[in-house]
Amino acid sequence: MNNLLNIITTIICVWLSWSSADGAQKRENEEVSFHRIQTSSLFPSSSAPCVLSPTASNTKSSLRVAHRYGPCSSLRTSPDHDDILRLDQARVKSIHSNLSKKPTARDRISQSQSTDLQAREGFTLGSGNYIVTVGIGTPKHDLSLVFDTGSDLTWTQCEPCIGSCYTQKDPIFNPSSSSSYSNISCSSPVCDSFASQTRRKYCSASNCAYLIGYGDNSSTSGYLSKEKITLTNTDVFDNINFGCGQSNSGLFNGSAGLLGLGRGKSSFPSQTVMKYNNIFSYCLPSSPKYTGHLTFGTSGGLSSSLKYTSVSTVHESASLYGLDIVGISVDDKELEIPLTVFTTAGSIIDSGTVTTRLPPKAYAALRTAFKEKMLNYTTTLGRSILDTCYDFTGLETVEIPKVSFSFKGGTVVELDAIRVLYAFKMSQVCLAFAGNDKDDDLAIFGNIQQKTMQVVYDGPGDRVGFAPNGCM
Ligand SMILES: *[C@@H]1O[C@H](CO)[C@@H](O)[C@H](O)[C@H]1NC(C)=O
Ligand SMILES: *[C@@H]1O[C@H](CO)[C@@H](O)[C@H](O)[C@H]1NC(C)=O
Ligand SMILES: *[C@@H]1O[C@H](CO)[C@@H](O)[C@H](O)[C@H]1NC(C)=O
Ligand SMILES: *[C@@H]1O[C@H](CO)[C@@H](O)[C@H](O)[C@H]1NC(C)=O
Ligand SMILES: CC(=O)N[C@H]1CO[C@H](CO)[C@@H](O)[C@@H]1O
Repeated sequence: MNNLLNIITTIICVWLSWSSADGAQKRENEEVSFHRIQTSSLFPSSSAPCVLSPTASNTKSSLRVAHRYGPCSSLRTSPDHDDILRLDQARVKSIHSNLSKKPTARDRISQSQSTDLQAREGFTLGSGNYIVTVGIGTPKHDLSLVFDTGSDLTWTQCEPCIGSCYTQKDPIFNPSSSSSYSNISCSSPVCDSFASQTRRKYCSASNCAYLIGYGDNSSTSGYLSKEKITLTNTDVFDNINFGCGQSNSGLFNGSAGLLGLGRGKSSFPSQTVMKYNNIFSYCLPSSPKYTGHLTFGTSGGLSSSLKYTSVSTVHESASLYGLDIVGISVDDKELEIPLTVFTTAGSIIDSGTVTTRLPPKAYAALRTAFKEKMLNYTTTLGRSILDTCYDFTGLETVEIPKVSFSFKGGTVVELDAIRVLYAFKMSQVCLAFAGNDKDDDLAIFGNIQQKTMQVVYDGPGDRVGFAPNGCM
């Protein structure tokens, strides 16, 4: 009986996905490589209520992920595309200017003890666009944190905000009302270890301190401390090192701080290795009206269709996840891009960068091939960092070429229309990729292109995996 039900359900699902207007279409006896989509599907109604993903509640170690500006976010700041892309460019600039070159000898020796809180870049990153809620302290205090694979230290704004705190949605965490809070002493090995990662030691009187200046003008500084972190009822961690931010400013607007998911020693996955084995995965929803999930460990079940590519260190950055893009196809035709174009630049995957950045020659090849397939549509002005845009006014459906990325190891990630386009309005829908300024600027596989996939970060395997259909 159950089997029969399963079969019927499968048949219905298959039929539904065939008859759906979204996704790749197959005509009879003819492989079609483009995607035909309803233009209205590019514009989720901004008044749509939030639809909660069921995935997160199924497993113990899973958090719901909300787009910061959408109906599923408690922050509810209104989206402004130009701001989002401007901040995105600032984040990318800081990644490029801080990482495209090897650290200088001067950087290496500047490990002297210092109480001077002049900004000096530590880890890169920016403000990010996806948030999760985690509990901190005893009793537990819930915080909306931006999560970021581009940085390591988890931090939140802390009372009494000796310098300054920006406005956040949740009440600001007060360490003096938490029984599980403790300061880290300036002389403790934890402080030295943190200092060696950031190449600079800060102390405030006898307390270990930290300062992180982000490239997009955001910064946080305060005490390096220990606290109890509660992900879910069953997943509670004592003595997690975190930044108790006493002076914070910038673009974290509304969020209480950041959950650091980088590769470095002070990141949350590294600190919880005993329980989760340094493995986590996420799925970023197709639209802000859905939630996705951030899941630690493997108890949530990993997709059986995962395909992995190896992760490496780029430009000596301990935090970033370096991977190798080796090719790009448009409508199943591989673009002629010499491999050296990608190897000269190097690539990373980043949860916080919005649109994928490519070496200038790779982007030019992609743009040319895309335009050739889009000849039937009216072009329009570019906007912000996006230069290849179309006016779809009056069209109910459009046919968008399929774009695929190949990674080292033979892993191919196929992108459907929502991961290829950035829709400002019906009269301005753009190719959601941008070219870097310089040949040796890092390529970045950004979060638009990661939507709806299960993306697995497997620390012990030094690899990142992708599987389709991870969430709505
Ligand atoms: C920050 O939030 C406030 C209030 O929600 C909003 O008016 C402002 O535009 C936001 N700033 C940024 C940079 O998002
Ligand atoms: C942590 O250090 C701050 C600043 O010196 C101090 O005010 C606070 O009482 C300390 N907290 C604990 C729990 O020791
Ligand atoms: C950062 O601050 C400088 C000086 O105030 C300003 O010129 C620049 O536009 C800011 N950058 C961003 C991304 O807001
Ligand atoms: C443009 O439309 C015509 C007529 O529908 C079709 O035959 C042609 O293949 C289209 N061209 C492209 C580049 O899609
Ligand atoms: C050390 C270093 O190169 N820092 C740079 C990081 O990026 C920001 C933003 O582009 C620059 O202002 C810093 O100089």
